[in-house]
Amino acid sequence: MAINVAIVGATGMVGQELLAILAERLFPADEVVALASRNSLGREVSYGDRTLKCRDLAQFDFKNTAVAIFAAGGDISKEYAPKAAAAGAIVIDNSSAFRLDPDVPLVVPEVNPEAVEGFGKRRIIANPNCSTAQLVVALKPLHDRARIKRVVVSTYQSVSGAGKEAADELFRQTKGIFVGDDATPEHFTKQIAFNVIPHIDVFMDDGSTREEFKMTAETKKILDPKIKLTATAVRVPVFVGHSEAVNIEFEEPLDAGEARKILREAPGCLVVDKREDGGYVTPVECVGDFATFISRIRDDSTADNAINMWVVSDNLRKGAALNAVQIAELLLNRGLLGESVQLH
Ligand code: 2RA
Repeated sequence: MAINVAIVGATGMVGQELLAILAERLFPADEVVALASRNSLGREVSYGDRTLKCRDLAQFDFKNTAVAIFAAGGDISKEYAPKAAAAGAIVIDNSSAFRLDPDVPLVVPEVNPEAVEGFGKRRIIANPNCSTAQLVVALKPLHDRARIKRVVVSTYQSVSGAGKEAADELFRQTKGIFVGDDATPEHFTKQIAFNVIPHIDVFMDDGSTREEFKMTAETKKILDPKIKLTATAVRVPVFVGHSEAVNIEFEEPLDAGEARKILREAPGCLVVDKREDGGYVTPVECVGDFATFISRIRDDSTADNAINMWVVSDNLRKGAALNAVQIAELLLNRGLLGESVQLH
């Protein structure tokens, strides 16, 4: 079977990153199809040095598609991902629609690549939430060495995590405040320019937000259900790049020096940790990069076997598009792309 790839939501921020990354990583697609809603019909998107015209998702037949990568939100995924899967495609879904479904693997290739094999029941593989993806890449090698007991994480999440309209709002407000124009919030609940907002996604009954719940539930599913994780998710006026201040307690002894050595060797991780001015990574430096950057690794002297660190990554890449393309590469390398449809 030819390796035909469909990108659902091709005009969105993640959709465009997906096309860029497929081209950058020379993914051996025989054909790439850009799909979008009827409103975007005919709109052009870049794929390497080519231009693709968007086709109508509602009319598209996934029969000859090997892999369909969805980046169009939960409602579109719920409606079309099962249809694409039934037609024979393997779906890689960026939304939260299927992440906690026991019949859908939730995969971060550096962390649980073997889980990809479990896509058979629904032919859907879920991509984690952006703030979870970069976190588990950094936690996994440390967990393998010293078993993580508890994680306390505070996030500093960029506006692109909430989509293009949200990013436009930061731009509009920033400009508006400078020139004395209107800076009324529309997408966010409060002013985002020159401010921080401790609220991402909807509130849950226990007072946490859904973004915080996702970090706990997804880390357990990807890495280890025994890990306790508590999160505070905060939106900051940064366009691209999520940052996380992470405190980790281990079962076994592990100090900052050994953690640094382990992380230097770990897949997907890039340690930038000089204890001097500027010897750490900030979001603007990670934009367009594939790595999860780790800085400020240090012992936490208030607890046994505990460290602190700072984790930064491009949320549109490792947090979304890159992880999805890595899953497609994993399927390809394991000979799973182009398998005949056997929904069971
Ligand atoms: C956010 N994590 O940053 C979400 C998007 N996936 O809003």
